[in-house]
Amino acid sequence: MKILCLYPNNDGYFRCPVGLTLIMTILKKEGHEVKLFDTTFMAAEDNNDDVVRQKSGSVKSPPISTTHLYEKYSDERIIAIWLETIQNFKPDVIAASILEDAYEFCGTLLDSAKKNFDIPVVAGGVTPTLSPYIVIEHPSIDMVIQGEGEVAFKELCIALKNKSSLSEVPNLWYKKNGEIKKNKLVRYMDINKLPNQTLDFWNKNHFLKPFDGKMYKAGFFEMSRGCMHKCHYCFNRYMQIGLDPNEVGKYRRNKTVDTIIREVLELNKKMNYGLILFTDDNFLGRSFAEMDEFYERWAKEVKIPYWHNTCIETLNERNLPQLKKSGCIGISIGMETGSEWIRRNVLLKGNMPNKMYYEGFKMMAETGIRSTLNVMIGFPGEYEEDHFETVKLSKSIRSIDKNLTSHSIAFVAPYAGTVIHNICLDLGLMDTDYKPGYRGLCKGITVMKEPVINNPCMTKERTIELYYNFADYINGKKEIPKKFLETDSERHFAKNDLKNIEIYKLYAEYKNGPRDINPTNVVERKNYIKHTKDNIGLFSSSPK
Ligand code: B12
Ligand code: SF4
Repeated sequence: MKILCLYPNNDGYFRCPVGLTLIMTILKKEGHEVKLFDTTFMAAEDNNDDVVRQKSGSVKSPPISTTHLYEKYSDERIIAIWLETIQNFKPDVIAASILEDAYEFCGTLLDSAKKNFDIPVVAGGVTPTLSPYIVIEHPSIDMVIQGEGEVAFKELCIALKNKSSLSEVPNLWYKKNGEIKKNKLVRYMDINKLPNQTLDFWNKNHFLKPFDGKMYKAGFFEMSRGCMHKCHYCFNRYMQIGLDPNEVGKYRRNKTVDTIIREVLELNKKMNYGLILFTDDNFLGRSFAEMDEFYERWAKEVKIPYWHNTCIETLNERNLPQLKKSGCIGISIGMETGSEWIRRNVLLKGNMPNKMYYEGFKMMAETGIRSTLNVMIGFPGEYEEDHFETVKLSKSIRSIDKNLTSHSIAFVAPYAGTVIHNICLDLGLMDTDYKPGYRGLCKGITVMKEPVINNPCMTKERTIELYYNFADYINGKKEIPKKFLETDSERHFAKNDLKNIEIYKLYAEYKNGPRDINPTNVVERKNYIKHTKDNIGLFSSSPK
């Protein structure tokens, strides 16, 4: 079989995605001819993420420019190259990997392919996993693989090649005689059994990584999948509860230390990496004993600097010196807010007080490890007063050591499959799409360019202003207004405010996780919907 994979990346974020790489690796090993169409360096002028971060003061000046890596083509030219690629390669199937930000752009490419060729199109990735009901309605998408694609897509290719029934292909949603069919889900796999990544598909620019004023050649590896937290804005909550009822809670899995060391050493022979970036959501969320083995073996056998994301409660006085000694040069932490009330009730981020964040960042600086503090602005129900709690905590964290700490701010975005999306849809807080294939999604979703949520507790204009002033407030260039200097831990400002009562009730009612959207219930509405007892989950087809 000839398989044309599509990586529709229109914002220029480079870094080769581990998920699609694994899928392509497996297909190639199965004997298929695999080609990749990747728009990363042709659809953008620069990495938008970096550009916006520079504008918001999150990236140190002077930043390392990556503009020369890009050639901004018009959409027409990209479509022409895309169609030419299909014409020349003559694939038996087109397979797109989709994140929500790039879905609309992906749809444009798939529409042009459908218009000109009769080739089956399958979609996989985070958005089709969290919203198969929505994506399968897309006129240019014939099949959706929900969840992990390693086993499912391999099986689908076998069925397509043999022209056998699709009904046994796991995780598959497909259309038959105008009806949507949904197959059983395969169990979460043992991630130690995955093959090592074949990287030849990717443009070599994907392996560049500017870090701390230097450009590195970077490798991307996963040592675990999933996270045990229940955050209302994150896709992990859906992965814990939203797929197979028999697999609830089993999404979080670890690779053994042996597996990861073997994988990195093997690829390093060819790649000669200067930096390893782990894509895990919660790198240290595993036993001390395993991590002790990791530190020891990494320092002896791998000896390459590494960087990771983890949760604040996983850091302590015991593991930080070990991390440093073994070569960890950077850690990224999602703090998201400085308001403990918002963190607990709106984000559902668990019981992690501000003190824990401050102490964690202090320990990282004392150990000499660079840290990044990630925060967000614009949660429905978040007030300016709450945001200034974020400003104050971030300011004190950055003051620990300006050189070893950095920060990044993003707008909250209602990604489908999260509680934030459920709430935005229930209350009409976003510009909703009503086209088949996109029905119920937030139009123009982004975490970097602008706020896409109409938060009744803070205007969009003020949210933008606070976003762009964030760096100045925490660097002391702008003074924090007097009225926000003192913390009102009782949140008197929010008491008796009718605007938030319904929102806070909804957060509590969605405590058990997000609910699936039933796109047929999503009908055009213009205004904010008043929440009543009866309309909670108005759009949800299957309460969990
Ligand atoms: C590394 C990373 C990146 C990398 C690589 C992106 C990528 N496509 O993998 C970079 C830096 C480029 C990136 C950028 C962004 N990211 Co990011 N990123 C991640 C992160 C932390 C890890 C991704 C990963 O490697 N996962 C492990 C692999 C194995 O899983 P996977 O990619 O989902 O792939 C599996 C399945 O989805 C499926 N699959 C995937 N593709 C295909 C294709 C086919 C045909 C099939 C059948 C199956 C299939 O099979 C794979 C193997 O099981 C995830 C969080 C996470 N843990 O997943 C966020 C995440 C994917 N990112 C997210 C976001 C929002 C962004 C950005 C918009 C914002 C930003 N500034 O970070 C940009 C958007 C980029 C774009 N193209 O539009 C969100 C996506 C939300 C959504 N609903 O779309 C996530 C889920 C974070 C979160 N907690 O919400 N990101
Ligand atoms: S801690 Fe981070 S990765 Fe884990 S669920 Fe929350 S946001 Fe997602």
